[in-house]
Amino acid sequence: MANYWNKEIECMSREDMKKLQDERLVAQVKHVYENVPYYKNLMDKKGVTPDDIKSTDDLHKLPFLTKADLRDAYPYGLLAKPLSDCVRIQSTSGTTGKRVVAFYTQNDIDLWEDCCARAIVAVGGTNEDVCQVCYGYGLFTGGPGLNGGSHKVGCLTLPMSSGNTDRQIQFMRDLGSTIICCTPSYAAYIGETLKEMGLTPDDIKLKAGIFGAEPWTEEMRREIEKLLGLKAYDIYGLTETSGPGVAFECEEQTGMHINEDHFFAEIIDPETGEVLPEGSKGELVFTSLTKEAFPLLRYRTRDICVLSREKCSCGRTLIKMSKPMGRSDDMMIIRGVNVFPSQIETVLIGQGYAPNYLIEVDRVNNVDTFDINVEMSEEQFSDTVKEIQKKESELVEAIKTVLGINPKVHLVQPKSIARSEGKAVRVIDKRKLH
Ligand code: DLL
Repeated sequence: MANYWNKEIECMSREDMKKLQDERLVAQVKHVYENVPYYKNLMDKKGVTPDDIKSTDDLHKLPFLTKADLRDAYPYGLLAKPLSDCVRIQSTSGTTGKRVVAFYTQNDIDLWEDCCARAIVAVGGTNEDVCQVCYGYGLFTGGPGLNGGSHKVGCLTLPMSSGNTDRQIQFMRDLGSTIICCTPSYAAYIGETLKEMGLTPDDIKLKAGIFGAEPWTEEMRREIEKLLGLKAYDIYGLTETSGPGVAFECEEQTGMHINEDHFFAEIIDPETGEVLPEGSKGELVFTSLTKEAFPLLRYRTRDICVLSREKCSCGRTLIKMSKPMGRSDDMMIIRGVNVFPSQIETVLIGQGYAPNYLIEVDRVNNVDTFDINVEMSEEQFSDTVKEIQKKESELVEAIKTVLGINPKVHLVQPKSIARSEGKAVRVIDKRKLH
């Protein structure tokens, strides 16, 4: 039996949802036009005024916003409320040098936490649960978002933050955590550590995990479910639109329901910007319908996915997005072929390897080099050199079958690839530095 945090919204008829979205969009465009000179300028340039936007059917008339706009307008240029109304910022790690700072009014925080509460209830969370939040706290949205949602649901909340894995496992055992929230790569690491400590899933009480913030495959889902003895659910979000909880998975585990009363989703062709029909694969674009302080209209996420309105057995009518299949800016083009790290991960797990790998791409004498370091388990490591070489050749073949190009595969020692407590680094593309 499915549980809902807000049944009226989550199971609303399509007709009523469209009406709500239309009303909210009209008000939001007016709010942005009047309060954000940066976006007004973009609208003026495109010759569109708030009067042209009468419903979500008119959304395509509005200009896109991109990460470059966020950089141009940094730090306050997209703020739509006076500072006196803002109570918090959150920010991305800025590892690519493109730090995003998002602003929140108290109402924005309430709505965000509400979205996270929907995600927790969808995995079976109630006030009987002990919810261990091991996403990073601080500027990253993962910790604060799920923490807020967990409070709303009334779970006993463990604000662990990431890292200190032994302590995570100790709290998990001592307090009987039933729900865990962290990145999938950290979940796998916790599972590995548990095994090393000589413990099994029977020694812990976890029943559900809410994992997101980075791409992960169905194979990795099954791996984590086995390691931790739980059901693993996906959660999606980005700092620009609030954080985790933009979309969340239900018991069906076949994609994430978008909280479309707050976030209107479109799929566009990343090359032309043209809006694509439902069911097409393309770049996800979000319009915040309710955000007050930092309301982005038609924000290009760069995430590639598919939207679907197929009926879901959980009873929710919220539109569903597939797992992001990569990012239009993360896709590597190696020797002319499009390569997503997730394709490689699927092969590795399929061949019995843990998802601990690092892809290295470089360009030598105008030719792309393509190396994949894959970690062996202790058992695999005890094989003879000949056996290990045979396994490397098998992996090369399997990857070539999927991608059409030959990588160099290096099977490396157990524990030699750095573990991540937050988002995992899977690719080093040295070509970008040239
Ligand atoms: O990662 C927010 C978040 C925190 C989501 C905790 C889920 C759980 P950013 O750091 O701004 O925000 O990164 C956003 O991460 O555009 C995607 O490329 C990627 N991403 C987020 N969730 C998923 C997911 C947070 N479930 C960027 N699957 C997004 C694949 C994801 N990629």
